[in-house]
Amino acid sequence: MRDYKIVVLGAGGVGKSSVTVQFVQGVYVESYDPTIEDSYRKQIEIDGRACDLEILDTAGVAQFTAMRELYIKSGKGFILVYSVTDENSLKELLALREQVLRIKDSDNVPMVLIGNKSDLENDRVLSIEDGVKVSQEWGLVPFYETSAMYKTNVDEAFIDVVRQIMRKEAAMSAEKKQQKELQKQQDQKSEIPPSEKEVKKVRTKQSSSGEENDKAKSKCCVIM
Ligand SMILES: Nc1nc2c(ncn2[C@@H]2O[C@H](COP(=O)(O)OP(=O)(O)OP(=O)(O)O)[C@@H](O)[C@H]2O)c(=O)[nH]1
Ligand SMILES: [Mg+2]
Repeated sequence: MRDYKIVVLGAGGVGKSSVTVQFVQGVYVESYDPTIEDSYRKQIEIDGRACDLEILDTAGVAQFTAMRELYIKSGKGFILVYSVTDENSLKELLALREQVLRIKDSDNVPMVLIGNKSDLENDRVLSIEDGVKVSQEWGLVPFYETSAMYKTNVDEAFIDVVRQIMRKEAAMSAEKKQQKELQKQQDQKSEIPPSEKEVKKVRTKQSSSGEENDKAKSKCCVIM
């Protein structure tokens, strides 16, 4: 079974824990208890493959963010959550994404963008288009509006990021295989006939034995 480490990031109170607990346990947590750091495991079959997911639900509030660098390093996929009722929570994600790309030192990091609390229509300050716009700016990062309360699009978002990790790993192992094959071909090519040096040695030997012949001939001449 393969291991998939997913990190859930976003500002405080946007619903990171609610979305995660809904996905892992299928329950909705009404009360708000700010997270320091919680880890969950879930085994799930995706596209006929058994996957062991480790999901890290992180702290939104600033005083706990010192650990962020460490868990970003170890994460394979990232779920970036904002709330459609909080304009700043989307702005905060811009810096978070930059941090993820910088720490992973790559533009190709499995990621989804989530606009949560979509059920709170009256409190909504961000439209679907606002989310789509950011997703486009990020190079079409998959975007879902979710409701942890009603479990809308929650499974879809998690499964999407796992599929991205699977695709990335498959591409990486195909690339490794190709490189190995290339290396093998190069090694075979470099098994060339004797090196320059060896050729020279052989030539020198041949020429010196030729000289000896000449000497022998000349000696013969003298005797005669
Ligand atoms: N109506 C509605 N409320 C939600 C939804 N998701 C979360 N909430 C509520 O929002 C509050 C904060 O949710 P949490 O999941 O604790 O938020 P968080 O992002 O984990 O917060 P931190 O751990 O402090 O970073 C809770 O009272 C939740 O019940 C949702 O989809 N709809
Ligand atoms: Mg939380």
